[in-house]
Amino acid sequence: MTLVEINFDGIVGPTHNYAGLSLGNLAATRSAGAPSFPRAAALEGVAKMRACARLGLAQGVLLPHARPNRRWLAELGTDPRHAGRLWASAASASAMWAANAATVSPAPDTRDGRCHLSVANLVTMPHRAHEWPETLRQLRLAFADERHFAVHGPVPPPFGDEGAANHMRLCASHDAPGVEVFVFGETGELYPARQRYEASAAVARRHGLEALFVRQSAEAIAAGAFHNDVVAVANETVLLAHEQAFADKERFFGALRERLPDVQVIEVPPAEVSLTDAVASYLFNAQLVTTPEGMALILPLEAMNTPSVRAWAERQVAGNGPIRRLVPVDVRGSMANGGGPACLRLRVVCDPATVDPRFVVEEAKLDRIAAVIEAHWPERVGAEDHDTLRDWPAAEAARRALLEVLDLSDVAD
Ligand code: SUG
Repeated sequence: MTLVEINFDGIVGPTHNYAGLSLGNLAATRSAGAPSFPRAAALEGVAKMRACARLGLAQGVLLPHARPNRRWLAELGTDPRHAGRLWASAASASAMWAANAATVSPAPDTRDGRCHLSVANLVTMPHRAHEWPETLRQLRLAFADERHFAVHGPVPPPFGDEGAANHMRLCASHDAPGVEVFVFGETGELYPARQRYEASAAVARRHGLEALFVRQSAEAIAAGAFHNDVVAVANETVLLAHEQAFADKERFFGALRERLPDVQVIEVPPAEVSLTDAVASYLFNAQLVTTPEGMALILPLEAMNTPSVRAWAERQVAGNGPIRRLVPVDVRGSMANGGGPACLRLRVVCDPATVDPRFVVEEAKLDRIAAVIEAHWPERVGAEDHDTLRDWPAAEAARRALLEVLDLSDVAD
């Protein structure tokens, strides 16, 4: 049994657009009403997966959901033609941000020795609150092997749970028992906190964990860190975080060192990278990954184009710290909605042989996915098109073409 980390990326759906639906997500608010380029955005996502595969990392996918979500609109007593302002929420391609799909606790950490996944309820934002039924269906297919996986339904509302974006795991190596850290928020004056302590505690209990809990700092939320993964990222023994990410960080770091004496905390001080630059550049929304040549930081182009961030990152690589390589990726279509490289993926540490192979990809399968996107994803969607799209049959046809190519038509209900 070899446990490795697989990154499951959400494929950017054909309805990708900028509707300004996420208060507190500054990039999404700034992009509201701008035209979107679903085909280009989806191909950027495929190129990122290819870059990861070429680093020798195991890669998987999660599929776009049926949008506009007719079933959700029907529960609200309407349909795509009459949905008014609800239409944008029903049509959002937000399921692409797989870091919000679920919280994952690998087998070495859990009481029953299985890998536990809890689908996130995402109840804070209406456009995301209707994702979980389809996400759950996909997770139950991908991780159907009950000897190795336990897939849980959502934590009940009103306790907001946004999944792995507010969860970190530190360990000597992926296959060793780890310390799982849940980061929660408290709603401040400006923006909602999307991860509630009650939800994190429920997930930890259900997964059978001895977890640590730490509160996000109010400054971080106010600066636009609507998820912890906008100001911190962890991999194996390394925790990379902005100095202003956590409230009561000394207590947190102390507890972490007690549980994992080899932990290396790399804090980025505001004098080197301000919270504003951290949030605008998405430095911390990088994927920190283990490669045979040491750790690599897969970071958005926007980080390399922000002088303070670039200087910090280049100093890290020049020094003898754990980050040995920077891998910039262009995911600008997703970034404009506040989703960086790390938002697009869900990490699952498991034995790849126990996963439904239809969800696992390598280069040849990525070629087939790219061909479907080229053929079926719209090139451009402007705000002025929304009125005529409404039922958007072409989006459903595009999704079905993808499911067919991946032999995953059973994902559609
Ligand atoms: O939930 N944006 C997403 C971005 C999620 C990023 N995920 C992580 N940080 N892990 C969100 O705010 C914008 C949709 C719109 O406005 O059209 C949006 O949902």
